[in-house]
Amino acid sequence: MRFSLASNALCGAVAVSALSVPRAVDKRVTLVDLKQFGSFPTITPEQAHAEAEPLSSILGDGPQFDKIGQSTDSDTKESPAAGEEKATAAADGTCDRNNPAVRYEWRNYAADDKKAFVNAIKCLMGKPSTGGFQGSQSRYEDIVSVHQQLTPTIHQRAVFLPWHRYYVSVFESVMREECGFDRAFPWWDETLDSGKYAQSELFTDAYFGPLPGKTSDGQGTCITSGTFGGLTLHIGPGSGFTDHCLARAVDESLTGTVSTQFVQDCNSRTSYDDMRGCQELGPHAYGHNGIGAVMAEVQASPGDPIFFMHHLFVDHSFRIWQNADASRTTTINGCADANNPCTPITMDYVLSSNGLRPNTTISAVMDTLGGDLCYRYDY
Ligand SMILES: *[C@@H]1O[C@H](CO)[C@@H](O)[C@H](O)[C@H]1NC(C)=O
Ligand SMILES: [Cu+2]
Repeated sequence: MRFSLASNALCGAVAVSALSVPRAVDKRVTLVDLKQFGSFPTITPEQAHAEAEPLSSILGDGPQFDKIGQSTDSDTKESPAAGEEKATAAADGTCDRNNPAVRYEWRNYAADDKKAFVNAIKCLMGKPSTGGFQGSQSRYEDIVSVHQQLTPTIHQRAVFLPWHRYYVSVFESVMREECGFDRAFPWWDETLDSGKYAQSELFTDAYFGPLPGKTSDGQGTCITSGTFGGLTLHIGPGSGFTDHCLARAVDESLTGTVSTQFVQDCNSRTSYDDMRGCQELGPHAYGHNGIGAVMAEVQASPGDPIFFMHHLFVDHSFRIWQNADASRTTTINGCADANNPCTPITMDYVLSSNGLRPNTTISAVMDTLGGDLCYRYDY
């Protein structure tokens, strides 16, 4: 068992302190080697800043779709009560742009909805796999499997942002249709927790469970408390299938780079694919690597449910970039494959979730207020 050495060493330490504090006996800490997880490739914030384009390109004069209705919505701390919320997908292909579903930043999301949200994820973990997803032992892991299997075609190329937008909406659809989740969706403004992710309310036992620090000798910690405490993951690490715990290992020097400045430096790029590369290797990669362990691995990172809060943040940044110019919801550029020279991507490029939900195209997800989608962010 790969964790046994570290685990024994730590149990010894716990036993000593238990002499004076008997209740600590119950708190077993298991450490894991972080090497098995690898990490996401990065650029530095300095690189992103040096190559940033003038501010005028961010503040384009195109339609500010996400501002519609904001004066009323942003004033309230209450997200809509159960039943009032519209599903994200516009089933009939139409979206009332003045009345879409709203994704609320965690701080603006009702406490009751927060509980319902993590419980719906837990519900997916308790449902059986529908079969056909390699290594999966639950409905939740069906979703993890899709990301693991598609990893080579969805990262470090133009489709990264539209595919992950689609993937989050597939996750949302499965939560709603298979676990009865009927609330508004949240998102996480990571820039507000820059350098102190571990202090975020998300990482408490009531929600996603704690975010332990990377140990001084570079190990991660299995999460044993909270909604997802004691979870066994069957997909990953990497492209393999070895039972392992849900581990985290925060490095706040990495989360500290996930700032408004870094996001804006990336969003200053007028070319879609320049912006995409900067976001992917920038704030997106630092959020993954900063939370660490399961989240730091490219293939099976959705095994940590905080993955979806992170990708809601990445999607928010993408939407804010799109808001600056209407053409950013109708055009795309960059490579569809890794060939040299590559095949240019087009709006007809097919997005697949390996059958979790129907295939779609990039053009159907580029506007969050049309095509397959009907949502905006609360700010
Ligand atoms: C969905 O797209 C994938 C990738 O292009 C393709 O392999 C698969 O056959 C498609 N599935 C359906 C049902 O069209
Ligand atoms: Cu990914």
